[in-house]
Amino acid sequence: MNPTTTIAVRAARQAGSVIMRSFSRLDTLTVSEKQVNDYVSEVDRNAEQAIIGTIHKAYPAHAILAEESGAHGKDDFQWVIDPLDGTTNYLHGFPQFAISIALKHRGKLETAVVYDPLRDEMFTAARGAGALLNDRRLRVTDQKGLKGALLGTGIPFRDQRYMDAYLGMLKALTQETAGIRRPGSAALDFAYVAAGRLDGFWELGLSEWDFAAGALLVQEAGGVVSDIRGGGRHLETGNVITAGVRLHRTLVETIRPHLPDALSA
Ligand code: 2AM
Ligand code: CA
Repeated sequence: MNPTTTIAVRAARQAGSVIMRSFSRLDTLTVSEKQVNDYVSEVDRNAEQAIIGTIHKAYPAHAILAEESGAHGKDDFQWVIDPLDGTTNYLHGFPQFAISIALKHRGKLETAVVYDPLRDEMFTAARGAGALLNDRRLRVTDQKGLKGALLGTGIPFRDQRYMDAYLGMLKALTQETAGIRRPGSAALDFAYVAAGRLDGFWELGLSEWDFAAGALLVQEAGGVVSDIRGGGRHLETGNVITAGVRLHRTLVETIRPHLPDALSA
């Protein structure tokens, strides 16, 4: 394992123990609403501090972009951190949440870790070196079309401007596929595409920290990640489609007729 992946795994495990320690006493947590429907607790903040502490001990000069504390530092290397992806699930005791840590070098994804502390599943990837779940190599599915495909998605929870457009996509894809799941942690949804548990996934309005690590996992597992129109602006726009090569093309084509002009790629 390369040195940055080793540090990311160590940081993810530390955040995992912060998160699991409080999972049995959720009623005692102080929760606040950052924006409409967007919650945060002391667990998110403590897990984030544990991650940043571990990274900075190894790489004091590296810059950080983290969900709770924002962007700090200026360097060619930047760590993109979501300390608890699926906070709403976590706060309800719904068992689907993860830690997501990615490293970018001059904007290019180099290292990715998504860790599910409940199932002790560690998804890792390094650019050019493939993706793993614990010690097992990952590969996206070879699904061709919509028939028989199991897709993940996220329902818009904050910005409702594109709800009708989204519902159009959902309707078109529900009719044609084996099923659609909305698990609630985009980081894990991407990891599941990488692992072949989902054939594909799409969502509008994600933040970079939700899926930076997931994007590298899918790419290193042989899949494709794009913006909602099939281009390369997904990390900027947060409107994403991911799947194996052939299904990805079909998803882009099926979603396209439902896209409003105003929606950025
Ligand atoms: P978060 O838990 O780190 O905020 C997918 O919809 C993404 O949106 C999740 O990965 C989740 O990341 C974020 N999100 C924030 N609030 C949400 C909500 N109320 N319902 C679903 N997802 C939410
Ligand atoms: Ca998140």
